[in-house]
Amino acid sequence: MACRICSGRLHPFADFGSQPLSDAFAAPGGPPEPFAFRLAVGVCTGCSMVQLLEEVPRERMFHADYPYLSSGSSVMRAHFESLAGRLLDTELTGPDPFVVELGCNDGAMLAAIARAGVRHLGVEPSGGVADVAAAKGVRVRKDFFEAATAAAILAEDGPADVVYAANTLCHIPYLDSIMKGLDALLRPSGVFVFEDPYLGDIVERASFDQIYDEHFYFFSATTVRGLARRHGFELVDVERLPVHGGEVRYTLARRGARKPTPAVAALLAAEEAAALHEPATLHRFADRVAATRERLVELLTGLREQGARVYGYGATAKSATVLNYCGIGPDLITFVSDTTPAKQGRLTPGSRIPVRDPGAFADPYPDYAVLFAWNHAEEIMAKETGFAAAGGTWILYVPEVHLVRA
Ligand code: JHZ
Ligand code: SAH
Ligand code: ZN
Repeated sequence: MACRICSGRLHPFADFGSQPLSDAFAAPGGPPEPFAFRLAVGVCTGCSMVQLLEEVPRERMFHADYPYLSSGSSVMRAHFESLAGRLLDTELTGPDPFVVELGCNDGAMLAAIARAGVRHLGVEPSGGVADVAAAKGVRVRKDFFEAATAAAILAEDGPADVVYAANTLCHIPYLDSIMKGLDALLRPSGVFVFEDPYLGDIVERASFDQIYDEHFYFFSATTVRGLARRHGFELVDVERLPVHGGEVRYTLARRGARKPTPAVAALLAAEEAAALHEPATLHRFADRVAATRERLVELLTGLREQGARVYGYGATAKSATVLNYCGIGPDLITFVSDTTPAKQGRLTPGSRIPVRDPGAFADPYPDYAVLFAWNHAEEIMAKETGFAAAGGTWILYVPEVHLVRA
């Protein structure tokens, strides 16, 4: 398997074995999920990009029944509304500006742009979530973004001032086509702003559950700068974000169009100092992950022996990696509570643990709850006051297995 950016050799450093699709929640009573792939990750010996070794066809992941809804967290809703406000104030100030969002999902960001009356387009291949966005007044094109899509948008709407993508670019193996599309679609002064889980945070926190089918790339300032340069762009800003367990928001402009902020040089230097892309660093990460698996299985097995009641909280895509890599099933976790209608009444992929609505979580409360949505810990712990009152305990596995009294 060669690097999807530069065709260089990949150095594998972590292998999670055979995995199902992370967002394929099957109905109970049916056969096991037919699709499995090998989830393993490597670093490119040429351009340092960290990426999956095997690629899942995009139509298997992103389709009419794709269940994830961006607006399922109030913190994320506020995050996207605040970003929309910032784009309106700083980048969309010219006459009749035009903004495009890749992977707009249920319109968490673009609904605010639509309310402001600014020309926009969401490109979203998952039809169900695209319909939710459209119902909020968002203009959506049900399509995968790539070079051909960019040409079609340009012909219809003219050039874009901003293209934005949250938790979407890292899902797209074919970045060569994406960058060509951006080059065609963006105005000479236009910018591409995108945010994704940050390799530096993943390595530091050993948050191995960020690794699953949909997350093909694990970006850093170093590798994004390299990617931008290959296509005539420049990395002109980086901003660390607390959401989803630690992300970076990158801004790309055409080469020479904008002066890079000091934050870019600072993050590049920090990555160099941390030897972030060195095989030795990445192998240490893999060792920590193996230790986490051992401790988590030991803890849950011990709790089962004591007869404790253990539920899961948040049927996240991330949890597919945890559950299948650790071999955790309904014998260790009775069910997983989740607010997403399309996940409720279904089974977690591969591990086949029932997913139930949050009403079940309180009826009765468990003794322990594994917080699979650990990236939303603050929001969830603040609202689960009943679990606290019942004397419950949270189980977290990032940065290592630990207990938190609710
Ligand atoms: P959450 C998905 O990952 C998939 P996931 C994708 N690949 C990606 O990159 C990120 O999103 C952006 C539920 N929940 O955000 C809702 C509660 O039940 O961690 C969700 O199912 N109660 C596109 O799935 C899940 O937890 C709550 O109070 O790992 C959270 O999923 C809250 C706040 C959430 O993303
Ligand atoms: N931006 C939202 C949604 C992230 S989910 C958020 O941050 O919460 C990732 C989304 O990317 C999915 O809705 C998926 O359908 C979409 N997607 C996947 N490949 C894409 C592509 N090539 N072009 C545009 N969207 C894509
Ligand atoms: Zn490479």
